[in-house]
Amino acid sequence: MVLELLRVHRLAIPLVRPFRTSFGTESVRDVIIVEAITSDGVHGWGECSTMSWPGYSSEYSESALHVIRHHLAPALAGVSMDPDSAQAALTPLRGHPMAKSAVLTALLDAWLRARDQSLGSFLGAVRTEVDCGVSVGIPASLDALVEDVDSYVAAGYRRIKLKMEPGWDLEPVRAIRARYPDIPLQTDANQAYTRDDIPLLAQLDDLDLLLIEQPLPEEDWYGHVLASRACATPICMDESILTVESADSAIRLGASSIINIKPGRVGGYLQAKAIHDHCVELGAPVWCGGMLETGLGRAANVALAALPGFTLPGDTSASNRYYREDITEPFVLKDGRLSVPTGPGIGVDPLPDVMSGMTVAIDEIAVNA
Ligand code: NPG
Repeated sequence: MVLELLRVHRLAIPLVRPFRTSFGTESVRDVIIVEAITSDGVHGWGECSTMSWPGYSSEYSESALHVIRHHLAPALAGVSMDPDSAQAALTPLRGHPMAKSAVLTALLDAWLRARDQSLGSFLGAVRTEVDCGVSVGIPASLDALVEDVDSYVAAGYRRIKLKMEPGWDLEPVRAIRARYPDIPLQTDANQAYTRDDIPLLAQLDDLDLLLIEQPLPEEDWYGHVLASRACATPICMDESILTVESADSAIRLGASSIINIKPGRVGGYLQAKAIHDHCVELGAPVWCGGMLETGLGRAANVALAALPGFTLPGDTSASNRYYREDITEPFVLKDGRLSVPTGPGIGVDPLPDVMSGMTVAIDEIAVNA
């Protein structure tokens, strides 16, 4: 079995409501889905978590399309489809983890489907369902935040994450903690603060948060060490963690005591598992981040979140958190949890009519034709 073709779908999917973070606002998800087609006619799927602009990291959708066509696909010519060989073929190309993750996941999905093995069993999942948290964007007002959080609590989410930025921090977090004294609560700044703000971050210590996510710029390792020393609340890096080595450094330096693992950010599920395994060895808890995935990306993330070291609820929310209509059968929250798919590969398929209705462009790249 060889990889014959990469079909790259670009979709535009309206969000149920705009999602605002400290780096920008998303109203329509500009998402790239990679379909890997093998010589045996097996189709595998991988989602690219780039946004349309380089706000979260330096990658964005146009850069991903370019690098997939001009660099990743050519590097796979003549390469075996087994997951380690495919990953090794892309390793000499620097950066672009989200584009690599999309391509490698599509290949991995096809490879697993051909072997009739689920992604969860391949990765070493130990749970059949995972606890789900929800990420709450920055709304127009405190009243709107309360309304949003009330709706997610009513839906059964097991943990609330509040996005924050300078000017939107102590007051909203205090308000939600006062309203929900016992709910697991955490915040995410997406790099919006500086070392000067560390005393302000330490004021969150009274609010019994699970963690403060990526308060400082991704390159500011020493700043995160200072924040960790100043705050009783655990600091958790997200954007800074790209490899096993960066996770190792974060933990050993005392910059981050908990690690957010996002397969897109780290270049795929093999890398995500390697980071998980290393964090387990070091005794550091991990949780699965999210990037507004469709059902395709969500299925794979839920399988990852079923590994033993994922001891905190992830940003693995249900389809209806973001989409009125998902491109797969929807993921539905049951008692605050999602079920881990058990079918071959990622265990879900796109709904062809729904997907084609949302498609804005398709690029076909012959690999070993
Ligand atoms: O539930 O899928 C989700 C999104 C969770 O807040 C979330 N993601 O910084 O972690 C983040 C943020 C994000 C969104 C990152 C979009 C990148 C793109």
